[in-house]
Amino acid sequence: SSSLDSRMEQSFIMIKPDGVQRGLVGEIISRFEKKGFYLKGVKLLSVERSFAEKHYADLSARPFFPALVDYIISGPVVAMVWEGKNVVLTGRKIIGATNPSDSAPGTIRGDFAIEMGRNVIHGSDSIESAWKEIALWFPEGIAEWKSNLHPWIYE
Ligand code: 3AN
Repeated sequence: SSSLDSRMEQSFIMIKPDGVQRGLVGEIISRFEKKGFYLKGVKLLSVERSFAEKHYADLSARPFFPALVDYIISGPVVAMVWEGKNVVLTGRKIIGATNPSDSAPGTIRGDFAIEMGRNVIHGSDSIESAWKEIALWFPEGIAEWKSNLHPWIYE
């Protein structure tokens, strides 16, 4: 059995512009839903360069940073908050390795991506970055649910 607290872990998941333009939104949402995670926030939006730079601030010194920012601002993205036990780590497994040539078939990147610079989706890499990213992308907050109890998902 799992404590209510652990069931309320949240991750920030973003479908990048390539995923949106290629029509993968439903497929990706479906994979997280079927796993048993709850969709707690979702919106389609385009972000400004300065916003994308904030999201990727930790990577600002990397040589690929300008191309990464160009990519993220190249079209609308789907920003989401997903909730459930171990959603950060499990979400990363569902997404697959950063470089699609290393991501296993069955993962989102393994199934739908070829290049690192077009890897379809972002997921928070720790609970701390999830908090930061959710605060950045959902400053308006997210709607409360009546209950997180679901006996067909949690013991
Ligand atoms: P992940 O998205 O798997 O957490 P990060 O956080 O290391 O990976 O990198 C963020 C994004 O930056 C990746 N999704 C990828 O698009 C891009 N990226 C990371 N490393 C490289 C690299 N060596 N060359 C080009 N792009 C990269």
